[in-house]
Amino acid sequence: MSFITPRWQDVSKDVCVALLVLPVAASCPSGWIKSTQSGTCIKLYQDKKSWTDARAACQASGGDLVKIVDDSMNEFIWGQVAADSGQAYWMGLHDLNGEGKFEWLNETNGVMYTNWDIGQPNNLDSQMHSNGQDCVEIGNSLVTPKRWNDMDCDTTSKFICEKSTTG
Ligand SMILES: [Ca+2]
Ligand SMILES: [Ca+2]
Repeated sequence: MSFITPRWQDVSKDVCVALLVLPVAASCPSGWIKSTQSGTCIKLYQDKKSWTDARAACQASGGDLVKIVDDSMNEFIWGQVAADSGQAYWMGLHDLNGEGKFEWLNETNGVMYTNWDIGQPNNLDSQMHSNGQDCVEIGNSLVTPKRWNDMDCDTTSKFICEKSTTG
C-alpha cells in the first residue's frame, strides 16, 4: 500500500502538466495550416484521387477528409482554394449511407452547417455514372465556386485533409 499514494501523485502531476502545456503548444506539423474555427490542422493535397482514395490518403496522414464546421471556416477553406480556380476539392461530407441523408465522416450528429451551391445537391445521373452523386466537393467552377456540390465519388479530384493539432 505504501507504493500506491506516491504513484497516484505522480500521475496527477503529469496530467496537470499536460493540461497546462497542451493549449499553449498545440500546433500543426509542417505543411499543415491551423484552422482557428475548428482548432484543427488542414492540408490541401494537389494530386487527384477518387473520394475513397482521397479519404485513405488522409487517414494515412493521421486524419480524415475535412469537416467544414461553419461559414467562417468555409471562408478560411475557400481562402486556400480560391487561387486554384476551376479545381474541386473533396471534403468529408457524403450521402453514401442513404440518398439525400448527408453526414460527416466520424460524426453521428446531424449536419448542422452546409453551403450548397444553387441547385445542389442534385444527385445528378450521367451516362457514365448512373449511381448519382454521393460525395461533396468545394471550389470548382460552379455558379458560386465557394459553395458545395455533390459529385460522383469516382471522380478524381484534389482533396483537403484535417487532423488534430499536436502538443
Ligand atoms: Ca446522393
Ligand atoms: Ca451535383
